[in-house]
Amino acid sequence: MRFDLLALSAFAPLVAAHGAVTSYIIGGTTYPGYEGFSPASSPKTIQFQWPNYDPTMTVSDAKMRCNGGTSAQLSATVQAGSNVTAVWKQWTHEQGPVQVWLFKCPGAFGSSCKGDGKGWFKIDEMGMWGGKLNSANWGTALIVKNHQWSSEIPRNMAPGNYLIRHELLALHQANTPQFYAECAQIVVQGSGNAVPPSDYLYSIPTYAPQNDPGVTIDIYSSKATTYTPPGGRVWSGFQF
Ligand SMILES: *[C@@H]1O[C@H](CO)[C@@H](O)[C@H](O)[C@H]1NC(C)=O
Ligand SMILES: [Cu+2]
Repeated sequence: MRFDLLALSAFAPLVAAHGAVTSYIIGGTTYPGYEGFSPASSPKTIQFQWPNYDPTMTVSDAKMRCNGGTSAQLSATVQAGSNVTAVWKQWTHEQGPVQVWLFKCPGAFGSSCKGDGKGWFKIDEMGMWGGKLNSANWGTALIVKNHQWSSEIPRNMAPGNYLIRHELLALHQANTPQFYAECAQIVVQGSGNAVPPSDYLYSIPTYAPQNDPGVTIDIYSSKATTYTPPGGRVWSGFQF
């Protein structure tokens, strides 16, 4: 990581160059996320408590799911059709996509809702625009700028308990993709009944092969003018 190493050798402690979701804004309320390092003590949060925010390098790593975090003690209520905004206290990598995923719990949160099985679906993504890979025209560059990301919970989606997973993929170092993902617990309310068809559902980890072009692309040498994030299509919440 050319950028990280510079910062590291200059002045920063090891943790300073990466980033994680540190809070959420939902329905006008700010919910603190996890900011410590497990097992450091922390207030109860809606977010799974992760061990560190070192990057995850392979799609099959268990840390891909929720950065190695386990269940949270709280949850936030959100109306279908309204936004969940994730906030990063720090984020420095400007090349790579943002993706937001949901997982519907079979029932209660906790040990019966860890995100196991083929139940994850993507509700939002932002890859690259403008035709130039080696640029700051990327979803993650918007997080460098704004330190937050808002996504609409599909308005027709069936209510229930869900995990929401924010994933940043940093592509600034050729042949060394870096994934950063965190999860939180949300209770979706509404009168919709839409559920994503099975071809939108994935297991995490391993929603894509490690050699997916969206993972392996070298933004410095590739002549591609478009970019497709790994992990299939976004589900908009409509049922056809
Ligand atoms: C909700 O998020 C979407 C997608 O980012 C954005 O376009 C919209 O302005 C947001 N709405 C509100 C009320 O913040
Ligand atoms: Cu980093």
